Amino acid sequence: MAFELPDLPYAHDALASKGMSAETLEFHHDKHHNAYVTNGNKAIEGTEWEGKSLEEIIKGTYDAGAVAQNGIFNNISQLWNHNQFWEMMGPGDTGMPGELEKAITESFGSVGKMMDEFKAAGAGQFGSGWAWLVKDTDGGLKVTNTENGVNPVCFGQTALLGCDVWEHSYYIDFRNARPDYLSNFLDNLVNWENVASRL
Ligand code: MN3
Repeated sequence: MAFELPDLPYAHDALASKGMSAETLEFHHDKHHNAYVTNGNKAIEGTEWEGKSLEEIIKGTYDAGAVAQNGIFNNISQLWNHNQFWEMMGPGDTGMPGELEKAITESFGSVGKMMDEFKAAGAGQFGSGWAWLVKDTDGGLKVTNTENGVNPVCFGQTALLGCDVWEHSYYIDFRNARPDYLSNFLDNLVNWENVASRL
């Protein structure tokens, strides 16, 4: 069974008033995400990874580390990353659930400090990649950044929040201003209830 492009969990124009335009989502979801699905399916066809879960393929091909696996890893990890990314945002104004606020405060000292670290991680990622808030293998929360399609699954961590800092994610709405895109993401776009559900 081939992987499929999931529908956005909201309309293409649902985030426009919050700083992510319909045009961005038309390109980012309908074209970029779709390309990862198409190319990922093509890459695993006839290989040992056909029929495996996204997570199994990501972990297995990242661990294998062989250049021959890069086409599989890059596309399948990006497929998974975008599946999560749309769910982590939303048009509603959900406050941060108490259990999440407590966990963040325990690990970072305050929500503001976590957000500062997250913005710095995203702005500081040279070239394409992602900023993450993860639950680490020791149960503590931490902020990371990763290059290209690399994600927390590779390291056995749980992805609580991820922000795509590839240029295709922000260039239509924010041009080159990646820090502004990251601030807007945290202030206006994140669905904190979804983040809390991943704890
Ligand atoms: Mn992207």
